Amino acid sequence: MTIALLLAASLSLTAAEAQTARRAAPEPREYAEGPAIPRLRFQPVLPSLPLVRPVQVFQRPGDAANLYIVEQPGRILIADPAKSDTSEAAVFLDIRERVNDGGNEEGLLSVTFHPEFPKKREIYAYYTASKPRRSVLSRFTVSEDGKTADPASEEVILTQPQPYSNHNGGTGIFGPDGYFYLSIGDGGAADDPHHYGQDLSTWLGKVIRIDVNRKGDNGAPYAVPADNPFVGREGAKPEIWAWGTRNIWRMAFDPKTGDLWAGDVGQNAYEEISLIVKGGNYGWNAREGFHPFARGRGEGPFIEPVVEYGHREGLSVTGGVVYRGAAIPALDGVYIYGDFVFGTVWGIRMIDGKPTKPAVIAQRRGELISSIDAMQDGTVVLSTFNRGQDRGNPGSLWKLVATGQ
Ligand SMILES: [Ca+2]
Repeated sequence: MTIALLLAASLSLTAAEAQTARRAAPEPREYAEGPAIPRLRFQPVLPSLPLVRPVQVFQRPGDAANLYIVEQPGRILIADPAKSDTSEAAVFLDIRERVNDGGNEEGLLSVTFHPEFPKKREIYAYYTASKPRRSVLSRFTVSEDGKTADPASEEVILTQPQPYSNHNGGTGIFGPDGYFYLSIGDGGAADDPHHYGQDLSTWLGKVIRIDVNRKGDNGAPYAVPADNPFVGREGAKPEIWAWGTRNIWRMAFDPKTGDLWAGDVGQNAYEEISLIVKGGNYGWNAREGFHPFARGRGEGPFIEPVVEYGHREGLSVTGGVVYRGAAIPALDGVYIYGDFVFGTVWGIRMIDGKPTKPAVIAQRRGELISSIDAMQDGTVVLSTFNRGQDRGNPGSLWKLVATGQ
């Protein structure tokens, strides 16, 4: 959200903002009872490796050791976290010259391997570009050893014109069904001025689902799955999977249940965590969190968030992952998410369809949490910006470990 971005620079609240924050305290809700969620702490990963605005860490199928680190300006590095004194990393891909990272929410935003690597030697990268301002989903070819991707191999899968620099989403990931899911923000500015969230004729303010393994009609670089919810509806984009989302910066599937968890960044009052389902309408801009949004419109029915938090607890949600690792058994099944500005990390469980009360499980003030990613063994890796979020600023990686470890 815009205020969050301004605040992040100073990490302090002005009096007027503090007043807004007080108004935005969430109402008490009914929570499920569940097993206690353990406290965790941040442990540095690759502390000697200089990074510029890291925004994601992912891995290659078949390689559970190396980290692929996405730098927002448009570069991906590879490093083995076991070599903790590493001060220089191999470059996997460098497309900085074609990525526009002029705005705080612009740049190389999300990358993933094809799940069938090395049979399919492909990565999918979602980034913003300029002239004209747009976001782009592209496929690149990867070398046989998985150590380099070829910038010249770029094949554009889709392009979304962007009216403003902010709210570009986005996470692009393969689902357990083999289809590709992409979160696309509402286009930007404030209030969703064009009401894109509730407009099915645009991908803005949506999660879309496409089949990148098949060509579409008329040679399109992707096909639309026949069971997408709006296929055949007059005036609706058939790629849409879910709608009424403001700016899902991060989303992830629970590898065990296949549930799709998302953090949808709020505007001036509430940040929300939602479970994204087929055809679901999450309310933006008629709703913000559990509340009506005064300048919005839309009829519903709307799907409510799983949980929300107000702006005295944090200012911009970074969706995370469901923990399925073996290292911290008490954390199994916990959805972990954070706040970009406050550096707080929470955990919740779902018990019979109801969330447990969000528990603060770790915090590191001064670090801006840009991403929370699960490695193949379940290890949770956080990417952070160290000293505010100016262009070119340094960042760090951390893993969440049990206290006492
Ligand atoms: Ca935008």
